[in-house]
Amino acid sequence: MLTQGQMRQYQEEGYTVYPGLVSGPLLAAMHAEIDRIGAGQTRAAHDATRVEMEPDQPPDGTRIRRIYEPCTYYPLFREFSESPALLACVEPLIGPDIDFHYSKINMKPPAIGSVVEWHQDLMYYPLTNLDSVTVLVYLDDADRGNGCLQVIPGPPGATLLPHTRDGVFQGRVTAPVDEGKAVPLEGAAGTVILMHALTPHASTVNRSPRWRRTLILSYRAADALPLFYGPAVAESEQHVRHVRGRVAAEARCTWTRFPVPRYPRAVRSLYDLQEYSRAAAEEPRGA
Ligand SMILES: O=C(O)CCC(=O)C(=O)O
Repeated sequence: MLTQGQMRQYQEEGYTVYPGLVSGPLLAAMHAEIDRIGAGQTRAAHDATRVEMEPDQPPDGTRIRRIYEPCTYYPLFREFSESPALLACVEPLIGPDIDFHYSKINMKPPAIGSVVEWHQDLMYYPLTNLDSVTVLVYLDDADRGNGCLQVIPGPPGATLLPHTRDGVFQGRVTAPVDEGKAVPLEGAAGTVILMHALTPHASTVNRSPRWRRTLILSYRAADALPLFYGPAVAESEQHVRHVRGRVAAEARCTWTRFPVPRYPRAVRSLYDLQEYSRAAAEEPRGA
């Protein structure tokens, strides 16, 4: 359950933080499962359907950048995605009828963990309405040193920032971002951040010797359906699962206009797209 203060913060600032939502034993089990998933994967030889490797390491490097869809492929994470304690936090934010949308684990390994540039999640997968929440679970203590999440607070959905250049989706905000307004969300392992899908967010490269692993899940109102079926949306729709309340009989539409994210080419992930965008603009890595 969320407190009134947490609800108010979400409505006014587009996010709230719930320390200690995930217990020590569950965290330990998640760490063990991540180790199992990662065993034997190297940059040169890995299962590219399940993991994405950090590019900035030798061919035999074992640092994973992202584990794809843990809540689809691994029962421990799947159970967590349907746990009453978590859904009780999601329900007041998007209503009683809930679809699980997608999941990932961003590993942000020591020394080389990739940057995530400013973006708004919903720009990647526009839905018919705004009722979509991203849940981030810190699996390690996260602070500015190892690249904790940063957000630009504001009421949910108040701003649609541009993410395109020459009509092509860049996967990152293409207008100047006022970083003076950014709030770093530091938290101990087990902390959960609930963030509206249009809240701008980012994180820096992890140059520290510590991990900053984060499990990320997305939920949407059951009547929030995709507006645009590009290849990336078609892939992630395979992971959608009804988890609470009623199945929607109709879509609820609250937009009159929304930008269409036309990708420049097939991409594996946000990292891939943002790297391509930087290269096309001839910017250095990991600013
Ligand atoms: O891992 C992070 O710091 C942010 C992740 C994120 O925004 C994403 O993967 O869409």
